[in-house]
Amino acid sequence: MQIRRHICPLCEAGCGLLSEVDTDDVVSTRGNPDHVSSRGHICPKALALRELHADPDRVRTPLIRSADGRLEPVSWDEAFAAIDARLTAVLDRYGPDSVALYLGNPVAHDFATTLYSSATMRALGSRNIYSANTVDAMPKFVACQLMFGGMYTVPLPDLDRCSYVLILGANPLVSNGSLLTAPGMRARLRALQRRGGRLIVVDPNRSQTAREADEHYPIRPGADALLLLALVHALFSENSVNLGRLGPHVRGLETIEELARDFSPEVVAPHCDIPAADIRRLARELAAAPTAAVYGRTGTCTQRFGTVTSWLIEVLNVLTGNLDRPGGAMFARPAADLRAMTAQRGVAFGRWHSRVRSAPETLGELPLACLAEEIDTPGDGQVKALITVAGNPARSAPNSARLTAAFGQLELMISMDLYRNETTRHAHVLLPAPSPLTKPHYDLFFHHFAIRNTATYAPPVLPPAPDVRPEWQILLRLIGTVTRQGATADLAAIDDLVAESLARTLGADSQAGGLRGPERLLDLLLRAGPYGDTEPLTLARVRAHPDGVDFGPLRPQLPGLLNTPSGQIELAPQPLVDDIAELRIRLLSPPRDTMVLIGRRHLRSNNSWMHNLPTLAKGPERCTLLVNPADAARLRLGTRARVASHAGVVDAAVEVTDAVRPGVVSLPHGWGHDEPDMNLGIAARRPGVNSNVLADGIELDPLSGTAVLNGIPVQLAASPEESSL
Ligand SMILES: Nc1nc2c(c(=O)[nH]1)N[C@H]1C(S)=C(S)[C@@H](COP(=O)(O)OP(=O)(O)OC[C@H]3O[C@@H](n4cnc5c(=O)[nH]c(N)nc54)[C@H](O)[C@@H]3O)O[C@H]1N2
Ligand SMILES: Nc1nc2c(c(=O)[nH]1)N[C@H]1C(S)=C(S)[C@@H](COP(=O)(O)OP(=O)(O)OC[C@H]3O[C@@H](n4cnc5c(=O)[nH]c(N)nc54)[C@H](O)[C@@H]3O)O[C@H]1N2
Ligand code: SF4
Ligand SMILES: [Mo]
Repeated sequence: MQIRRHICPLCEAGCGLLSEVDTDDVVSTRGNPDHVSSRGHICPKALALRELHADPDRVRTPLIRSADGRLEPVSWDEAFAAIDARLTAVLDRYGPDSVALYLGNPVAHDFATTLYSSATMRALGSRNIYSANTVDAMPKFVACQLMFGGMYTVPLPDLDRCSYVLILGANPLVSNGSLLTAPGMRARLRALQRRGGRLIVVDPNRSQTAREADEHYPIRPGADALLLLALVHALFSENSVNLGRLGPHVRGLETIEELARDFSPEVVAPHCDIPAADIRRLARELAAAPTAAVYGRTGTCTQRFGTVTSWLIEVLNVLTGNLDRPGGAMFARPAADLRAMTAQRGVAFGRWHSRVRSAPETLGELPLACLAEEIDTPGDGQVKALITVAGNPARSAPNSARLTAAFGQLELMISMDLYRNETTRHAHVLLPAPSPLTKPHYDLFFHHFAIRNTATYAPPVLPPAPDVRPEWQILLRLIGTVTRQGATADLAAIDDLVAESLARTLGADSQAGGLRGPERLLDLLLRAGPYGDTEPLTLARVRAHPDGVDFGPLRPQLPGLLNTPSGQIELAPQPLVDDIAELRIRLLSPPRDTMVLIGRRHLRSNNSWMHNLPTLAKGPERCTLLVNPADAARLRLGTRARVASHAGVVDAAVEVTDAVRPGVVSLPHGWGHDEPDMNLGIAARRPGVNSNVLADGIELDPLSGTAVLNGIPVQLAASPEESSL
């Protein structure tokens, strides 16, 4: 029996784990008390890694769709030969834009897939690049690109030193933090309160985090930008704006003051359902707190004013002097810094547009909401082939009914996944992904958003299964195909080219560490990173500390980190200022009283997957529609309700609770495991319903292309199935 250290790859907390391994099996898992950042924290999902590893429903061999439409097992050589022949045919006939790529959420949790998918995108040269970003954090990335000059230059609440935290549209006690790596959230928030600090939560649902808060404001969904403008207004009208040290580095202060003038707390109050006196008091407290941070996540992003809201959150951090100061909203300094790869100055939006609705590209991607129409609308430039990597867009994308139908029209669909699920059941070639326990781990992406600067590399816990290849090797094969080297191209040579290209960008030597594959790329990034002293930080030096290296708490980094064309903090970027006009229009009419749908997450679920693992699947039904008692009584709802939007209809199990405010219903996304031809035996027993048939994919945050997934107008009635009983 051996104890092996590793890192949980399932969420952004990146907890250090200790697993007891007996020959080729994990017998038990617990939190690693010595891990530099998580200090023993763990949640139930980590315990399910073992079940995931052993799940008999996982895809174990490559599968190809045969003439009779069934997915049949084949060898890797056969799979690659088929991919090469068919992808080459599509490229020859229709060109690179006809091939779309979707990168799912787990890609961000796998440094190897992150690095090689970006190489694949460059080799493919398609404009049809999609990812979970445009149903998630793109508004925040756009706001930060415009304000600070970098999509990874994202402020995060310095939780352990903060004395006042205002959270909007996030539920870190359940999500464990998003663009906020801070394992052990409950203990951190309690410590904040114990040292006399205050936690304020703004959320239409009294979430688990709201329940722990000192104050909770059940805002009307989508009204956050108005609330934030009113807070800005109050700071100016009470003369409490104080930029502190950053004063000389801020541009656009007068514009902000002018913009907020019409949005007094009194004007805004009925639109967000928060009393003006409370708004004024919040502004006063925010200004007076010794240190404070405002933080927002998915609830503030996946709405019509997602980018404006994300921007105004940072504006408040600047106006109260809290940006970049200890205890305020600070920036991480990762050991391997992706900004070195993407040092784009200025704006990277609208360099191309989607074919059908002409939606602008944002930071290299098109809105996921556009994918269905790009596949099912005939004409020049139509998407004919789709490659999905670790994604389940049939459940995560809006208007998923149309997207699901569109999959059937593809000439070629290649998927890399752990499961045959709602998306991958449509693949022509389905390639099995390795169990996470057989992969090395380094939090390349999430170290950019961590409340403490650390670095941990964890080797695989278990040896790789003999018949499974990691995604990065499959991606190298795809690079071989799209660069017309055939199905048997020399992968080592392609890998050298990928490394040389990265080394050139970094001004480094690709041979320096004597490594290959993803470890070489990571090593190059570490060497180019900020933590070399007399000698560069290398992967070998990080690996010498299996519990992780600690580079200490966050430190102020402005103005050095700014990469805007002006070299200053852009407090009032023009595209954001322009969108305020639309908010003014909203103020002209009274708020509408239609019922709206919002989403939520559960500790024992992970987006659209992990529903097939017994440890997590047990317990009460998770996919329920939260309905306020007043609405349930008025509509005479029983145990199920019919929820209809203009995009679709679902019949969901009802959970009556006063946690959710009247006029709002809450349904988690990622459910509806009742499609044919999948292999999800446990999940199918309690399938739940797919909330994304209700999101139309038409309404976007125009500045980021992010779909509106919160605040969807719906009609609610007792389920007809139930009424007829
Ligand atoms: N209505 C609504 N929709 C939403 C959201 C919402 O709040 N409301 N949230 C959005 C957000 S924030 C996100 S991030 C997206 C997520 O949506 P997706 O990007 O689709 O990601 P997941 O739903 O997490 O699905 C992950 C897929 O990857 C597979 N997988 C897991 N690990 C691995 C691996 O290591 N390798 C490979 N190859 N496959 C793997 C799983 O089996 C699953 O099929 O959903 C979005 N959609
Ligand atoms: N256990 C678990 N952890 C996860 C995930 C998971 O599925 N399960 N998913 C991971 C992923 S991909 C992500 S992106 C993160 C997301 O992390 P979070 O953003 O922290 O998680 P959510 O639960 O989506 O929180 C969004 C909150 O916004 C509220 N909300 C909805 N509409 C509005 C609105 O208009 N205004 C305001 N102010 N609030 C609103 C919702 O009620 C909800 O409480 O979590 C990650 N961690
Ligand atoms: S909090 Fe996240 S990283 Fe930590 S054990 Fe749970 S799922 Fe894994
Ligand atoms: Mo996400």
